[in-house]
Amino acid sequence: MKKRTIREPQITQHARHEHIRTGLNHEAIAQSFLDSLYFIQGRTQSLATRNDLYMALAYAVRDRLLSLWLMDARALENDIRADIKFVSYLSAEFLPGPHLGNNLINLGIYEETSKALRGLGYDLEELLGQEEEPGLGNGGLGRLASCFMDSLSTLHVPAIGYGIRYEFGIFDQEIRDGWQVEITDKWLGFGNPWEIHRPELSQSVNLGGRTEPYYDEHGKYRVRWLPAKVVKGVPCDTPILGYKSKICNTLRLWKAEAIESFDFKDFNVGDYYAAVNEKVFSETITKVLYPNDEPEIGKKLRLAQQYFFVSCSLKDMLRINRLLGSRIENLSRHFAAQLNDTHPSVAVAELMRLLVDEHNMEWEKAWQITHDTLGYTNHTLLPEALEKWPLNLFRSILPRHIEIIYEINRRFLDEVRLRYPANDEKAARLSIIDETNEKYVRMAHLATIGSHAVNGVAELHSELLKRDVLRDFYELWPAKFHNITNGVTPRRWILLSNPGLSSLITEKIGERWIKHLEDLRKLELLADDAHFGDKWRLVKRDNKSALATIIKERTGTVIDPDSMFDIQVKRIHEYKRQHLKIFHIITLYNRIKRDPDMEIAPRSFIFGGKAAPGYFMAKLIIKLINCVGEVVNNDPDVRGRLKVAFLPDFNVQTGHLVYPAADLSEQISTAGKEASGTGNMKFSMNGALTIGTLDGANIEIRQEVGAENFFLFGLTTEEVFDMKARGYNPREYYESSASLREVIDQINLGYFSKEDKKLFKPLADSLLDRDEYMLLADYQSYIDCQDEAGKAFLDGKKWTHMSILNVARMGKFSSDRSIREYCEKIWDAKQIRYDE
Ligand code: NBG
Repeated sequence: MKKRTIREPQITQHARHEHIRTGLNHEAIAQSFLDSLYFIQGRTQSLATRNDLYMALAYAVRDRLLSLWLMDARALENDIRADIKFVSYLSAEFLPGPHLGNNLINLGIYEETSKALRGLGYDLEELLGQEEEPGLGNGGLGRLASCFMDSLSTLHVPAIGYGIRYEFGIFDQEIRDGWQVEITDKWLGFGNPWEIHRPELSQSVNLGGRTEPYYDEHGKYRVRWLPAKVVKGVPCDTPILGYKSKICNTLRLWKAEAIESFDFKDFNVGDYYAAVNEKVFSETITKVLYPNDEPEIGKKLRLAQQYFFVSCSLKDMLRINRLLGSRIENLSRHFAAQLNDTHPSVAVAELMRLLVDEHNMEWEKAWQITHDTLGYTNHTLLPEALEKWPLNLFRSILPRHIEIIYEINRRFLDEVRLRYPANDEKAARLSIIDETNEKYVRMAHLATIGSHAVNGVAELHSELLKRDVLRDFYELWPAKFHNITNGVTPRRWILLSNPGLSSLITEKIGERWIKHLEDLRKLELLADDAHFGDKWRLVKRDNKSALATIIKERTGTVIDPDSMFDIQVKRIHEYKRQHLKIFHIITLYNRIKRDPDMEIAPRSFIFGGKAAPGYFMAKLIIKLINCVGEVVNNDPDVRGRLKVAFLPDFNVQTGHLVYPAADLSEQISTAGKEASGTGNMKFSMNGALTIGTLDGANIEIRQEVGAENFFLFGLTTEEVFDMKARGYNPREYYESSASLREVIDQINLGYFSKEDKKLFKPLADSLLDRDEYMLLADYQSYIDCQDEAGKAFLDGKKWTHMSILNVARMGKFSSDRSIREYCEKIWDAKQIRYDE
């Protein structure tokens, strides 16, 4: 990067200074960048590292956000105070992705900033690459929370995203010798210019200890909690701007620290090291993000994390409610709190505790408030992912909450028995406490009982919730259940990550689509326009080249941008069936080996995704992908036709490159297992065609884009249920299909692992013995469907036509639509109107 001579920032007069910190033209931005470099980073240009430059730019951009943030706070202080309602989105995970580029887009200053930097001899793209993204989530659930925050701000709905400021987010993934290696995430290593700590708004949180009944001065029976530990939660705030919007919401993440006075107590009795240990313990609470797909029973710290952030957040809501001049009885008029999965569901008990124990409210009234304030979104049907905590563990951390939960449960079961007299089985099924064997607290039950609304995240998923997982609750309270299909933000997932496509679209239909995604429909008229089609293909070709370059850099594998990019990126999990994709690759490989001259659309198979560190089978699948890649990529017989690449460390940032480059999007989970999926939406919005099962949101995507523009295969949910009920035998499929047998035998007998022939035996055995996710049953249908997709790709014009129609019909999947539905059906929240 070219360095210019030292240019000290000019100290400007006050009036100009205002302009420099908030102005949106390139001159103001340039000056403010130099100011930040000098006054905040303490660097001159000649000594500045790339990180200094990134930080300086981030601060300059943050200034511009802050002016909106503060304006917002002022608005809240004044006119609309009386009837303002905040959405409080409680989520243990947020995956915002890099902030800088997104903020530039949302402020509408991307070009001006690029120009400002160019004028100083710097390259914006290079500085964008310097940002370490906050990986404070595992996958779709956390990313959804961030898409929702973007939409809330864009739609002018006042909102606070409440979560945890993990010091170590999701690990960085490296691939060594084909295996996943986890490296600690260092997102805070070089400082985080986006957040502002607000120690004066800290909250204290109790943990452990015991409870004690007493009579208060009015002779009323009360209970107090005598905790073993108290920790402090410090809010770290990040402004979340919407797209060219006038409101800037807050992502408030809690960081655990030691309570000072607590240190002093030990210190005074001379136990200095005990005091230091206390501090160490306190800080552990927000140290690390846990994986969401590992058996987690017994993870005490995780429950402490959940309680910690929920308690801080609820107390913060009560504080704001007071600030608004509202009485505690009116909490639900000013707050709609959404539980993003069961992770924050202890909120039900905590809000009751705050109201009853600390605010001395009657139980019935407190219950009404709790119920009216909370809503619960379920994100999974997998039984092993439904959170439950061993009762004793729960009690050891939250002794008061377990009492409250028992009381909630007692009252609830009274209601159940009235409705279903003498039906103990039903009561046992509905109870918050699972007493089948060891006792557990079922968090989904607590959340369902304590919320006024429960929703699933795609139509099928919501139906299955009603039919299966929460069936008894649905019978009790049918009106409580809703569906709100997920969506993703087109700002990050098209505008920011696919500038080529964005300009092409805007050129044709104007830029209204960015906030009104249904406008994309207008592209339908262009689906057969040859000239437009050529441009469309060119954009895709460029995006593919860019991805190919990254893949080459990070893996050494060379892939041809003219081949079909067949991509599966998502967490590695057996139900998502990355190994089914591998079966397909091996099948094609075997075919070519047998008939080297066969005609086949050249394909590059690209995988990305992390496996939970303790999930053996998922890690073995990564190794298998790499081993198969090793054989296929180095076999001269298939050269030019098949390539396999595993792109390491898939995250939001790499997502920006991956979705726009795909021709074919793999959404191949076993029907009934993927609650929604959101990657499926990102791909299709960027012009990929989907090959998928009738699962999650695939079904609705197919409805929207049209069956003829979607490659459908596989068993339906009903068929999966039926087949399992009848006794599914995977071996029958193995016996009756020669090509399937060949694939499994090769995996099983070491064809792809010559140095350790038994390496993949556990995988093959689990498929032959049980095949929980029915790969064998879906194999033939998948292969046939892939053949069809391969053929279709050979007809470039036809493919482009389908690709355009996919994009044109994705309007429904904007997170703006999801948020509008939440506002209407669940939150009763309104968009603030500003006079333009
Ligand atoms: C995930 C589902 C996805 C869904 C996202 C967002 C969890 C527990 N669930 O299918 O597996 O798209 O949530 O709703 O992470």
